[in-house]
Amino acid sequence: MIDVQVIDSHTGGEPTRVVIAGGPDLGSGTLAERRARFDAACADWRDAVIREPRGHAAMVGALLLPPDAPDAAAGVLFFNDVGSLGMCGHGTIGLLVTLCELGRVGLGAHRIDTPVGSVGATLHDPHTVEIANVPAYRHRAAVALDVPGVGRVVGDVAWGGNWFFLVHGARADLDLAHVDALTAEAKAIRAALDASGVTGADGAAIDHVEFNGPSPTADARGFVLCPGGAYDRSPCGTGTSAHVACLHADGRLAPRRAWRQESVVGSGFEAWIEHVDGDGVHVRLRGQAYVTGTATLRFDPRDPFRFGLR
Ligand code: PYC
Repeated sequence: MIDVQVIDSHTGGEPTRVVIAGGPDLGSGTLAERRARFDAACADWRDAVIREPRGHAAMVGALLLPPDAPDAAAGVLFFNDVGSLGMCGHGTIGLLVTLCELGRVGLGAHRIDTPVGSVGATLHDPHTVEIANVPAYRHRAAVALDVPGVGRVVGDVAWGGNWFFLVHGARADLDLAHVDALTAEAKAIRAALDASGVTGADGAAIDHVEFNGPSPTADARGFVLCPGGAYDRSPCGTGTSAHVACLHADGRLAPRRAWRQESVVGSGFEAWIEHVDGDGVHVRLRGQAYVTGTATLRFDPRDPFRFGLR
C-alpha cells in the first residue's frame, strides 16, 4: 500500500478522516458504481485507514473522488470500519471545513456528490456548514419487534441517506454515562431486525439504530448506533434527517420550523424541513466542524497490523 494523506476533523465530537491522496483506484462510472467496487475490493485499504492502530471504530472516512457532475465541488465516498455509507451528515460538514482549510472551496454554496445523490453544502464561515440532504422519508411506521433480552420494541423504519430504525426512548438514559447500555440495547434491536427480516426499501439492511427522547436544552436528544458498533458522537446528520421525516409524517413538524437535535455528548445540529415533494422530505442541517490534524499514514510491509486490528 502506498502512503495515504489525510486531514482529520470532528463535527460535534464525531471524527471525519478526509483522504486527500493515496486512495484506491475505483475506475470510472457513477459514484454508486465506484462504491460497489470499493465494497467488493477495498476492505484491506479501508481497515488500514480507519481501524486501530491508525484510527478507531467511531471514525468515518471520506474518500475524495471525482464527482458525477462537472459543476460539483467534489465527489465523496464515506466509509467506516465495516463498510461504506450512502451519505454522512457530520462527514459532509467535516469535508467542507477541510476543503476550506485546503483552499479548495470558499464561503458560499457548493454541490457535493455522494453515491446516494448530490447534496448541497453551504459554507457560512470556516467552521459552519449547512447541508441540503438527499430527500428523507419514513418507509414503515410503528413496526413491533420482540427483542431478546429487551422485550417488545416499537419503531419506525426511515431513510435519511442511510437506513435507520428509530425508537422513542430507551431503557437507559440518553447520556454519556449510559452509552454501554444504550449500545447493547441498540445492538440487540439490530439483531432482531435482521432475524425478523425487517428491512428498508428493496430489502436494504437497516444498519443504524436511533433512540430519541426529550432534552432540557434541545427539541430532542438522540443516540445513534453506527454499523460497526460505535455510537455517533454527533447528532448524526442522516439520523436527524430520518427523525425529522418521521416527525413530519406524524404531523409533528411543519416545514421551516427549526428543530434542534442533540447528541449524547451534548453537541447539536439545527435542522428544518425546506419543503416536501414526491421525492420525500428535503431536510437542511447546520453544524460546525474543526480540523484536528493532518497526517501521512504509512503501511510498512513488515508490520503485521498494517491492515488494522481485525
Ligand atoms: O452524520 O450522517 C451522519 C453519520 C452517519 C454515521 C455517522 N454519522
